[in-house]
Amino acid sequence: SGKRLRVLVDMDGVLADFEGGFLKKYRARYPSEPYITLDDRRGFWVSTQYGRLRSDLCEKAISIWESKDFFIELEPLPGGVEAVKEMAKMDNTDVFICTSPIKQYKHCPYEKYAWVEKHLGHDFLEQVILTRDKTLITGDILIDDKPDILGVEPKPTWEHILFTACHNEHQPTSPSQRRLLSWSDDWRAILDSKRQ
Ligand code: UMP
Repeated sequence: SGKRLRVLVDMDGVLADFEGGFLKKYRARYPSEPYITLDDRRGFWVSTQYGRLRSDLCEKAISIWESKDFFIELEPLPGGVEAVKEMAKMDNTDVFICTSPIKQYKHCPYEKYAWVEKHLGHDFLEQVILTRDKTLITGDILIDDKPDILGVEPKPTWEHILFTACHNEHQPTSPSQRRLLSWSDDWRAILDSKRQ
């Protein structure tokens, strides 16, 4: 047990229920427009799938997460906040929340910090990393629901653990790709497997 383990945890779709929050607010704002149930979600980009349903629905979808109070009002996903708090208390373990803000920056970055303060406490703001390129961030593992995490660094230091979400659960996973099915799954074993 030589060095400390550094765990990077994504926010949307891993700690915060982006998909559920989106669908609820989309249906409330556009009650007569078609929508995609969570069972029918395929692919990481909500806007892309809505755009395929009908081209004008792409921008209607985007209008939902660009709105004030969208990110702060996302519900925590079951067990996520508890798992992160427990990880942070473990010996030789550093936990960071690693999340990509949208480029429409009026509300999202502020509300991401506010969400962490609300659910994990003021001191946890020290652990927040906002970046559009997660390949630049060094760590042992990155728990993230996005299947393809790309950026300028071709060889990121972390092992990507794919967190199961409605949009990726039907997607075949390559043999080398490990998954965390939910926060009820054995995340402690995944951390232990990376310790020296
Ligand atoms: N996002 C979009 N379009 C989509 C779905 C999500 O812009 O169709 C945004 C929401 C989050 C970001 O701010 O992308 C995803 O960030 P990560 O989960 O990769 O950190």
